[in-house]
Amino acid sequence: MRFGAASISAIFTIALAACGDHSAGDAADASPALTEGSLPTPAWLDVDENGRTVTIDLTAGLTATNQLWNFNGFAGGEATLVVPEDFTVTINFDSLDPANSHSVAVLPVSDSFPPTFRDPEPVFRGAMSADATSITEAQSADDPTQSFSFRASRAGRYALVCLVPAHAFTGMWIGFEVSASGASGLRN
Ligand SMILES: [Cu+2]
Repeated sequence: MRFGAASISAIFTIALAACGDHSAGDAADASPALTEGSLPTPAWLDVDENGRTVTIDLTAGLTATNQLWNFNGFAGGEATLVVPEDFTVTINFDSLDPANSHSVAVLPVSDSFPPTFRDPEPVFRGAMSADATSITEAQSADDPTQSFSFRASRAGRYALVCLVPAHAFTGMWIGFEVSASGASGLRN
């Protein structure tokens, strides 16, 4: 079940009303509202407000975090990339991991991802790197950077997930939020 930003606000209001002795901060921690306002923009994220495009240079195995099974050094949902709704997003995807291939796809966010993905469908059409579930054919350190684009057509909370077996299961994912407010940046 998916909620639009308006229904999330409505649910929030009801939840706050129902838990009068909890602070708004507690409620926000349990179910953060979609981002409004500004966030830091790392060098690997470029947002063109006029062209309504976002370009993300995403590198698997950029740091040693999570035994290299990370995106730009982040794993286990510890960071969330925020892009504005209806912008066209291009991901330039590369890997520095000499041992394993990696992939990336936009999936619904989850507390836990399965060890394997069968016929995965990205949330947005085209929001998946090539041969995403293949141990041998996904992006390796020897491959040139691959690029793919999609339209972030629906606000909500999603995740950038590696679909190579066992990778997401062991933490190779970060948050991906499409903001209705036009907010962008990295929250971590
Ligand atoms: Cu991976």
